[in-house]
Amino acid sequence: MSEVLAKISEMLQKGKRKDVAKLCQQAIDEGLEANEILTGGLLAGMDVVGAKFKANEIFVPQVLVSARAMKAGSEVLKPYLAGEESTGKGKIVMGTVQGDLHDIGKNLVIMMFEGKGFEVIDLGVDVAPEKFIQTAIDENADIIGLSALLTTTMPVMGEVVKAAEEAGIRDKVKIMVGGAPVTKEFADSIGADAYTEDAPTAAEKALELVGA
Ligand code: B1M
Repeated sequence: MSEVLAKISEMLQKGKRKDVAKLCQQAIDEGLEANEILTGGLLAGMDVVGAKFKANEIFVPQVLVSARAMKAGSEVLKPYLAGEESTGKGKIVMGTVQGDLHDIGKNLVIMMFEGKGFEVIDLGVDVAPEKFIQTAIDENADIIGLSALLTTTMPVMGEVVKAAEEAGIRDKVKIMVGGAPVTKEFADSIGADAYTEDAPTAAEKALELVGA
């Protein structure tokens, strides 16, 4: 692995926000692809953080500072990851479901959607099913995008699908789901239109769903 990527991963694990941002810029200047920096540096570091968190070697405050470092790094990469396609591909209402405060993956997915020319309404985290549905109606959205990182909050995705049916908009809006514990089988079981494993694939799938 390149030295700068290893350093990004290390600094992210230590929660050194400014160093991570600086190193991401350095990696871009050295000619590395933004996607490679994201995967080999930022996400690689976050994987280690996740494993240590699971093993009770580190705790919420440390994870939070790493999450902030991740955000600082992705901000640097944002213009390089996104932005090549024309706008006007459609409207997406996106958020992390009720009870869930994880937003790093959601923010990456939004970056990719915007890069493919979608207008995204970001509802943030801990979003109730009714809020997704009301916003989709008000904004005449093409897609509702749901993110969940906890096994305990995944079922809320099913509630959103049901709420869309009850509101009579299910045939007008596609529902996409994702997040580390979510699977294709789960997505099928709740009647979602699409599951994708990562952010770039989510953006490709969204284009497909709107027929662009
Ligand atoms: Co949390 N946490 N956390 N956490 N946290 C996990 C998810 C956990 C797996 C850690 C572990 O035990 N190994 C575990 C869940 C276990 C489970 O559910 N079975 C866990 C837990 C238990 C908790 C708390 C309950 C801990 C506590 O308080 N005791 C608590 C819950 C708070 C709450 O939400 N109510 C909690 C809190 C936190 C922090 C606040 C400290 C912080 C979040 C900060 C933030 O997001 N701003 C945090 C973090 C950072 C993590 C880990 C370490 C990393 C998550 C992450 O950002 N990954 C995580 C461990 C892990 O996942 N390995 C963990 C990087 C991110 C880019 O990946 O979000 O998966 P991800 O997104 C990917 C894909 O999934 C996909 O694209 C993205 C990029 O390609 N994707 C989509 C995501 N959404 C999509 C939507 C799509 C398509 C694709 O279509 C619409």
